[in-house]
Amino acid sequence: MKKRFFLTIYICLFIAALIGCSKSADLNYSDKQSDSLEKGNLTVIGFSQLGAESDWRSANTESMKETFTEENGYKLIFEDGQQKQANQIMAIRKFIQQDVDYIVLAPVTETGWDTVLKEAKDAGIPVIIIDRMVDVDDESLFTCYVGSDFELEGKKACEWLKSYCEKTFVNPSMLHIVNLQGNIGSSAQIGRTTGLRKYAYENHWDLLEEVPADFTQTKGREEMRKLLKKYDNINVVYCENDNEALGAIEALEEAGKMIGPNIRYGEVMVISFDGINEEARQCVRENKISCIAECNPLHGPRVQTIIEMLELGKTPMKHSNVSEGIYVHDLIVDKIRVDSIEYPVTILK
Ligand code: GYE
Repeated sequence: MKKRFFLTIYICLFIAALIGCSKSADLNYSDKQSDSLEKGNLTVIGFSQLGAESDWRSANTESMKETFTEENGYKLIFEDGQQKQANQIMAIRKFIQQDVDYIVLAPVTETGWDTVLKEAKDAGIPVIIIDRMVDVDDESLFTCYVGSDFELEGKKACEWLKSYCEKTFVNPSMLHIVNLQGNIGSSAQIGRTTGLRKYAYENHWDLLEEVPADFTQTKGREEMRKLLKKYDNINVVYCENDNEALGAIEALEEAGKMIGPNIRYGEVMVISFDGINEEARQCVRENKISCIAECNPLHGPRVQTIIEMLELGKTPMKHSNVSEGIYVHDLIVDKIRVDSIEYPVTILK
């Protein structure tokens, strides 16, 4: 009797365990289910954006969202990396799990992508890099890149400065420059800093200091305040984006500085990058920013063209750069040439 009783208990426990197992298996299954997507006829794109630090970035995000709509036949999964590479890597892994059709990556910095891009490649998902570049040993880890030539942008701004000084009889040795850099290690920072260093070296400009200001207005203002306390001879502020420039202008105004391109009359000249922010464009009209080297953020349609080519089995160009010019207040310098190529100079009206 006792034996039978224990046997019944054992059988009950065994059945309960079996139900438990199948339940937990069910759970895993449904987890997976929620990760995989209802694709329908849509082409699914996972976009890992690096953050939301600037007006350039907002315009870039907007361009992607406007392009990859359901009406256009796409499903866009957007992930904001909040300036952290670890978040971007996590987003890419999630896209791989979800088995998206394409991954688009705007990387916060250049290095550290080899492993996760290899995972995407092994999963057979094409990766399109936009805006900033990745520095990987094996270029087959991504399908193609579209963005700007940042060193060229830096050179254009410096070429304008050089010509402006020539036209207004400012001796190059009179220039005392500070550089508010972007996020260290990002392509935009590396290229724009390199362009300035080259010109400063070749033209004997005094490059007083380079400080990171993270492409933000707040940091631009903070760093500029510190620099103004440290140096009393700054007459050129080279800002690696417009938001930093707006912050620097606030700090200059607070310190009672005259802002403008007339270095010989004691003004402090501000040079910047992007040209998408309306406030910064207004500063050009008011001669507070002397020159903006254009950086175009509208990559959505460019990525769409690439995807359409890939869908047709064609091979897009591995690297493509956007054509850009400079924005100025007047035509004292009406032409700029870098490496014997001429770039458009536009007055902002
Ligand atoms: O210039 C800046 C930003 O990578 C080109 O990033 C981009 C830069 C842009 O936040 O405003």
